[in-house]
Amino acid sequence: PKTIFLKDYQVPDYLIHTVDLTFDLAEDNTLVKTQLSLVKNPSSSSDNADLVLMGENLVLHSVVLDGQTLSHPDYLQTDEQLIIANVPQQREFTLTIENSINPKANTALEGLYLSNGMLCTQCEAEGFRKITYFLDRPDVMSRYTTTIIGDKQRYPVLLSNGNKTGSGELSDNKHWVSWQDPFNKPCYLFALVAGQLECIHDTYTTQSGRVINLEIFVEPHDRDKCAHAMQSLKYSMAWDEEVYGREYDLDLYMIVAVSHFNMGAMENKGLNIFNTKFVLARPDTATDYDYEHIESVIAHEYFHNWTGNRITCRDWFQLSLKEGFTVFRDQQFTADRTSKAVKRIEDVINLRTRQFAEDAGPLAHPVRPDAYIEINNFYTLTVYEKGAEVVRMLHTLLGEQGFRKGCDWYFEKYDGQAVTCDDFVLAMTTTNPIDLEQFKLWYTQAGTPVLTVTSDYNATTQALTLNIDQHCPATPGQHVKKPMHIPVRFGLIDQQGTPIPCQVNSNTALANELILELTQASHTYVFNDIKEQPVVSLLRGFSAPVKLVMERSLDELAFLLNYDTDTFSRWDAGQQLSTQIILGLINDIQNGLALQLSPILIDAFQNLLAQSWQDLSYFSLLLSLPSETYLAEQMPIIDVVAIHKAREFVTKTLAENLQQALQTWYLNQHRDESGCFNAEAIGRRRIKNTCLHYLTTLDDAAIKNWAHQQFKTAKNMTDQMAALSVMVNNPHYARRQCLMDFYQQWQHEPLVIDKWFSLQASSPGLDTYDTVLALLKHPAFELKTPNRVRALIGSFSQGNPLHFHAANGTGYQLLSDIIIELNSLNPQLASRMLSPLTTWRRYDDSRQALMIAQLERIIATEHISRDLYEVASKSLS
Ligand code: HT7
Ligand code: ZN
Repeated sequence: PKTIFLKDYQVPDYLIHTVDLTFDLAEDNTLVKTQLSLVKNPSSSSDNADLVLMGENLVLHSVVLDGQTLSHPDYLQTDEQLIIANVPQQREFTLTIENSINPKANTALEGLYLSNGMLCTQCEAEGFRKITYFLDRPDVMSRYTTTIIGDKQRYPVLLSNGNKTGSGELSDNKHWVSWQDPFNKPCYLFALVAGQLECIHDTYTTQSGRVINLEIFVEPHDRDKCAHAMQSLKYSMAWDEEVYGREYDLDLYMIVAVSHFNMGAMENKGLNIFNTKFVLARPDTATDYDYEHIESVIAHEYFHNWTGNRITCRDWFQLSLKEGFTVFRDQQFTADRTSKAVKRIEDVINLRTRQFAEDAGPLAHPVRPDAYIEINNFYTLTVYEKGAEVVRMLHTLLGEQGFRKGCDWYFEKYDGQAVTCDDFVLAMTTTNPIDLEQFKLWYTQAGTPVLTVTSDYNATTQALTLNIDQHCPATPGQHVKKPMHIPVRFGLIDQQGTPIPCQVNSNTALANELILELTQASHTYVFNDIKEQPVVSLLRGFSAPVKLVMERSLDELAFLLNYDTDTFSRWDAGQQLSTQIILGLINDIQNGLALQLSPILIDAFQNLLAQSWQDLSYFSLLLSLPSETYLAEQMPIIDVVAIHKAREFVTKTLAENLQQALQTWYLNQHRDESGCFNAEAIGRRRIKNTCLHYLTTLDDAAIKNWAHQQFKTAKNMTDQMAALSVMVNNPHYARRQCLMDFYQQWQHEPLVIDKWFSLQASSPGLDTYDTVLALLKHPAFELKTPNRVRALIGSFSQGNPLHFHAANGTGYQLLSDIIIELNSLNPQLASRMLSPLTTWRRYDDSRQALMIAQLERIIATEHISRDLYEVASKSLS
């Protein structure tokens, strides 16, 4: 397969001003008529260039140029292109193409496809070429009109982008609806939906007084699960006006929920299409976690209207321009709507466990990649999450106001254009007194920088010397790295926990907190007039996506866990404390030594449990141990068995020592407030279930009964799932019965059944592998439904290191079997599922050999897709 390089970017030879589409819908044979008005691009440097349109899996019926029907050799058709020579160079011309497509056969879920009888499109990144021949690239922006013709019974609702401009009846029981989108857009933002859908309607009045119609379309039985999504949309619209000064621009905003979807959601102009998972919620079917995710995904897609749609990407290498920025915006929104501390910690957990692993593995790439085989493989944690961290660092360096000035300039200058990450940085430097040339390395250098920190306090001179070295490890294709521009938020605390004011040099003001701007490989800072030995608090708020290496004693970490004034660093100190302890225990297990838990951790947790807390979700995070996946990342050779044993031992020993306090917290949080989704109620459920998680590791009949009771009486999914999960993850007398009851209760709610699959697949119980094999044969399991595949296979391979990495290789074999089947059904999903096998270098020799054997087997798949080939081959090289 061919590699596409950023350095080869060239402007398009032709531009498309208008696109007029007519769809005559049928499940297995939809007719598409496309009328384009084109012109030669004045910026193109090639004379008399052929017009090369992209198209895949299309049955071509006719090509008409300015009223003249073309035939061979006026045009040439290949598997992926339609090439037309001798098109007018000096004037606008019209091209009319008729082709047909088969949505029913489209299991890849790209282009036009069928989901539960509903027809819908997914065009990002390159799905439009599966609908019609087109210049399918984001820097070709056009005006669209769309007419949809369909059967009145099967497709009573016919939707596309923009405003509805007409509708009418036809013979043969058909009807038509036409739509016009007044904004220029790239074809990846085109959308069409047709089906038997119910509409939930509301309105939003903008700051300037315009009334926007808001419509959520769902299958009829889901209409009682849309209130939260609608409310989330209204909050998002208000927030973007308030924080970024951005108002919605059309009169109508539609959201459609579909069951078969490769990702979370899609920001098509005026017609977002969502995975049902990120729309549907009722207290009894969705957890607090689901509620929060729905709000943030609704916000994310809404925010794309400005960061992505009005201003889009010049080419797909610039994907982080819209995704990194939009993730940063949705993170800010959720932080404002919920708890800033909790949101930041949750985002950092995700980044440190998953993105750091990507950055350290064979598929590491910069936030702005410079080469790809299949662009769908680059919707990655690096482009999204690290991309958001890059925007966050700009925000930190420029301050709230400076950042907003840069954004305002960006929106005004580039509105209606397709631009680059450099243009975004230019907006920041044009409006602020800052040089960001070195900062731009964040877009081009892959890998996670490591900061090595030492500090030395001299009591005689009352000076603290802080030394920070930075180093970025080699990544594929990038062996030598330059030092980066890194903002490090920093503060000092005295032995009572009081901040010590300090200054970087004598010209700057004293402050409780500073931002150290690293630009060189090594920096030394001296802080004077420090009266007593201080404790250093570094990388507050996780101000840069880096690894911090600093030797700290367990006592110092316990002190910071108690006293750091920064909520992130306080939590992080606790994580480092438990990580150090668990890594020590892993070592003991590997050396056959008896295990003993450090009293420092027990005392630290006891201390936390004895305090009173405002933010109970934050408190729960302080009490949570680092995940097995995070711990694995800290080891040179991952030992899944020892990690699991050590972590279980710590959990159980803490429960034994703190049983009284945990029980009190558990019993005190029971309230009748199901359906209440404010921070307090969510916090109460969270701490209660955290305590239950600890307590149920004890062999205590009364506690086992509490879990069972909670399962039976829960009125919300958070409590029901939490109870079921502790029963599935620990030996429990009612485990089998409760799993059966749960299935019976929820068999008609696919999103809840996904939880049922996922929970069993991630259990550490001894029978998990057999259970997964049995679940693969369950009538409710289907390879054609990505949510179900992610629930069962994703949870097993990515959420159950203990069993997936079973020493006999059965986990690897199971995953590969599925991936090979998925290759022909849904290549995007297949390649995403492959990720756990790509980390083979991190395991012992025997596991490495087993994983490599499966990767080689996958590469040998007949008709391997570009998606799968790229990930498998890069992970082996
Ligand atoms: N911009 C979208 C990314 C996307 C996607 C969505 C659904 C299915 C396939 C997809 N490929 C790319 C989603 C987002 O980031 O908002
Ligand atoms: Zn996005």
